[in-house]
Amino acid sequence: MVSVSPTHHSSEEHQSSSIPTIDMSLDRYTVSKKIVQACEDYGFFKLVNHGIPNHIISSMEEQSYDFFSKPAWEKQEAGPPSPFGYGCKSIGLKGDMGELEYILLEANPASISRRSTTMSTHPKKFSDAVTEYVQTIRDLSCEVLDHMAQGLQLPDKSLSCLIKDNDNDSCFRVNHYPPFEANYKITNSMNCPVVGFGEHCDPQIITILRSNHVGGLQIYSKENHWISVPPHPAEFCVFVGDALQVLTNKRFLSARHRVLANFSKQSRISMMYFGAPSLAASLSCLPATNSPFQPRLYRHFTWGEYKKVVYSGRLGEQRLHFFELS
Ligand code: GA4
Repeated sequence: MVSVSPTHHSSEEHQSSSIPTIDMSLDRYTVSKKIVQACEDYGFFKLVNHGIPNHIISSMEEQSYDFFSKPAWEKQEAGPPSPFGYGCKSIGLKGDMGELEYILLEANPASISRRSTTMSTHPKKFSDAVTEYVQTIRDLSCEVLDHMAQGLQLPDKSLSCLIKDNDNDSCFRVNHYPPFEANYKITNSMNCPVVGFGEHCDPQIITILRSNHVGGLQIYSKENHWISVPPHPAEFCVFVGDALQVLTNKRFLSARHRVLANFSKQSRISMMYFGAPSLAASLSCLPATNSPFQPRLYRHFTWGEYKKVVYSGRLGEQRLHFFELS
């Protein structure tokens, strides 16, 4: 069981009304401006009117339910995670424990197709649903990154080209939080909430999350409190990752988040696309985020170097300070 320190105690007054919601159907200039503002204030926002067809989401959700409803021994055939494959409770090799099980896949069609044979008795159906979902969400991520580039006055496509690279290191993860049936209370003995997935920032450039109707996601605000983000069928959640914090020279802040253990009677399913550049890509801050008034904050390093450091640590450990210039 995972719990958190009292200083991070959640408080129900902090509701989601303050979280920015970006309507993608508004004019380009307004959308870009609002996205930049949201990334500076929260490193997080919700997207509506994104144009993603419902059938693409529902067939991915259907495949996820089918997989997680299989008996444990059958799911184990797709594990243990290396880091890809099926994982149960352990979050990464040295990660802490969460009340969840998950699948993690490389976000490219060839790898998805290979993995599908261990994940479904109808591998083609599984592989088609995942590939279509991942490609659609990758395109949405690129659109969002293009808005960020415009709002930051960076060269056109200078962010989206990173995750479009043929050697991109993007991945796709589906988490399943079964109803937490143990005799625990919602808070532990220190009056802290029980956590389903411990607090952390995503290491990549961008994360796009979609969940079913069961809540639990919280983001940590600059005012030092947790804000609950209730799920909505029309929305996607967007997170700034550590790599984007570095690329923007800390103008955007990566979003610290967690998921509370699921005390509802139904399962929570969430699907995350993590957009990452190639391992060799440099994370040096982009022009327009660096000037005599905004000195460079990080030394030069590649995504591969950063990933190695993050993956050798525990979930939630801050690793970016190793790369800060003094
Ligand atoms: C957190 C975000 C993504 O889920 C993930 C996770 C990864 C894993 O599950 O293999 C990590 C975790 C995540 C950060 C620290 C390391 C690596 C588990 C862990 C203990 C897929 C990712 O990219 O980083």
